[in-house]
Amino acid sequence: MDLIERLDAIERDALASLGGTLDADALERWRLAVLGRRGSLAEAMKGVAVLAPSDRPRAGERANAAKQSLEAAYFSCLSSVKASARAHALEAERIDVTLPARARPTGSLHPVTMIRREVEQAFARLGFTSVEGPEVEWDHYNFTLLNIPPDHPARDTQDSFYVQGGTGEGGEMLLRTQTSPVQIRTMLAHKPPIRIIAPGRTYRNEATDASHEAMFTQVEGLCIDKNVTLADLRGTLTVVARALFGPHSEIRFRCGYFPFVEPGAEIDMTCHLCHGSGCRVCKRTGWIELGGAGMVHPRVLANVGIDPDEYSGWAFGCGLERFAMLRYGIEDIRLFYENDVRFLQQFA
Ligand code: FA5
Repeated sequence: MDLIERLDAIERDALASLGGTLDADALERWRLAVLGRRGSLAEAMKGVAVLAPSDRPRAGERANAAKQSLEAAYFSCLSSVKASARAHALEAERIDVTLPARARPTGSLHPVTMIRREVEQAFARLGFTSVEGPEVEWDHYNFTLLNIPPDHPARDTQDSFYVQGGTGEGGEMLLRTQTSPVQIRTMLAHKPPIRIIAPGRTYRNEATDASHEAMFTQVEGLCIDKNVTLADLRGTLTVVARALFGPHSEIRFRCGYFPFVEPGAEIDMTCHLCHGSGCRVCKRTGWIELGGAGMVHPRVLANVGIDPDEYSGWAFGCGLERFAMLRYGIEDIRLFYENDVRFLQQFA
């Protein structure tokens, strides 16, 4: 068989074996066998060089024509293979855009944070600014400047968490047992008139039960100006109690003792469930205890450089968990900080 016939046969057989293959591996094997460096076409083309010079042009032309036609067939098949692979992938990865989106789990505000914000908003409407103080405090601010004597039981390690090795110019360092030191810090930094509330965490070394935690949240209130009276405190607390617990809420004071106020009082609010007639939540008294309050002691004003003959003022301190318990009907304070998602999700 002369070379031209051999090239004719190679082209014919290769095109026949290629067929319309859509298999990528089979196509690659075909390319190596026909168009590869050691493929049948390359082998045949070596024969051109050994022909008589007069026969070479025709044979060379035929060889090139065979190469072009086989390459064209290869590339056309390759693009079909790619198109079919893509079509398969699109089918397999088809996205149903009509399916509803999968909901992402989202967190929500803690019930104590929600009540804290409501309290802040109610006081903001009355012109009170919300301020913060450090949770790790000096006993100078937590006790001494608040007129709490050195032998007061609250200072005992059984009641307060002291920071080991934490002594300095402010005395000993401890986790604040109340938000009242923020009163002191505020009065030292600002001249009257002062109207602030100070919500934040407080810590006491005590056995926990349904209404006591070792870590809890208080909100402090402080108002210092000329001619401020207990009636202003009662009016302010009544407005806030009504904003939080409804329009029937009333406030009353009972005598109470705190070294940093004189006179001192315990604050009660009419029970928001029975409106004062007596129920299980208010232990049939019609009243619910909210916290402590009173007129800022003249000695405390003098301690922070405010003249008690010119200025007077009131202060109060309430537990925010207790507010949240009343508001959401929660019977055990310990639920707030157990991090049980089933409990917390109810407030989402
Ligand atoms: C005080 O802490 C005073 N600093 C309040 C005060 C401020 C009086 C300004 C006068 C002027 P008392 O220890 O009673 O007072 O706490 C106030 C409120 O904090 C309580 O009524 C209660 O609601 C809450 N509280 C106290 N101890 C705990 C506790 N262990 N767990 C949860 N809440 C508590």
